[in-house]
Amino acid sequence: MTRRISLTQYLVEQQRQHGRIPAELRLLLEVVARACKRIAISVNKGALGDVLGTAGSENVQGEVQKKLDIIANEVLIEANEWGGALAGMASEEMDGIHVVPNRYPRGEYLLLFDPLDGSSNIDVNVSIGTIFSVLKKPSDRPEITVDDFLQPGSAQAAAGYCVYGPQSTLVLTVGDGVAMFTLDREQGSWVLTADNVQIPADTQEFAINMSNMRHWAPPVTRYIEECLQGRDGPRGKDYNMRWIASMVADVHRILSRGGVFLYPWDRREPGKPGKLRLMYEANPMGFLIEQAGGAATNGRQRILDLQPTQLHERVSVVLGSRHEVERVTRYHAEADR
Ligand code: AHM
Ligand code: MG
Repeated sequence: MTRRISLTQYLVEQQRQHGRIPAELRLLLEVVARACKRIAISVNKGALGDVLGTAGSENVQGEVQKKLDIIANEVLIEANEWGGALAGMASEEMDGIHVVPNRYPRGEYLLLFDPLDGSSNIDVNVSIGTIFSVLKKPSDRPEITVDDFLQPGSAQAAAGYCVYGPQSTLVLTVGDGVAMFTLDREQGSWVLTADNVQIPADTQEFAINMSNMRHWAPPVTRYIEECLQGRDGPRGKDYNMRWIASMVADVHRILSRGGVFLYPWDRREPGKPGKLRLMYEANPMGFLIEQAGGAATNGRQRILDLQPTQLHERVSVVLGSRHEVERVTRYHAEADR
């Protein structure tokens, strides 16, 4: 029988071999994984668990909240606030930061998450997910403020996501490659199913919401038009397109077989850098993608180098197979000159 490696065992062995996962970080990652398991159970119940539909409220960004957005947010807060590893949390679904209450010990880490990514897919039974990012508290002060969270993605101690699809899969990096764990529902445990995940540098698959094409900036239009010309155009090969409208599911496909994902700036709201959130979506996904040999930029700069100025900051995102991301980034540089 092949040896099954659980998440706990993987984290312990990683610490022994590479010393990258101190006990407090391991505890934190295990608690996040446990919370994702609970969210997976709610997602699977669907209409039977009364978890579908809207909650009748809006988040700080003016988006209508779904019941599952709120359930997933509460599960993550409740699971994580008492363990002693965290000083505070920030979420796409909360206006401000959540400081660990005084009744619990405060640890040295900060957790940021998009509790339920791909909300528009909840009610139609298409893959959705949870995205998370772990930072270290920058100072020894017991109090924390929003400023403590405003660190560039390159400072992340760990990042990951869980995709709730035909299988529930947890994907994780602590800065030493990317590992995937599949939820064994009978045993209730996360089992290692892929390690040292690598994205091919070249691809013939792109992901973008084509309905926004008329609003894009010229470098993005140029790139996609060239892909659409297929083997008759400058790229000399045919491209395939996928758009799931759940970043977790699109990124999971890219980590599994390569591809490029774009959610660019567009003219509909020129003052907004993009739709996706830097701290809860672009940074953790950028970290994972780079750890798998891919690249992630905002069209001009590496995502992980961006200095955030606000918790809910938005950003343009181009990520995936390295050569394609480099090309899109080059097209922006050429347009700027
Ligand atoms: P959400 O966090 O509110 O679900 O929004 C983020 C999602 C991403 O998962 C996905 O890539 C994108 O929004 C889809 O947007 P659109 O519906 O404009 O295609
Ligand atoms: Mg999201």
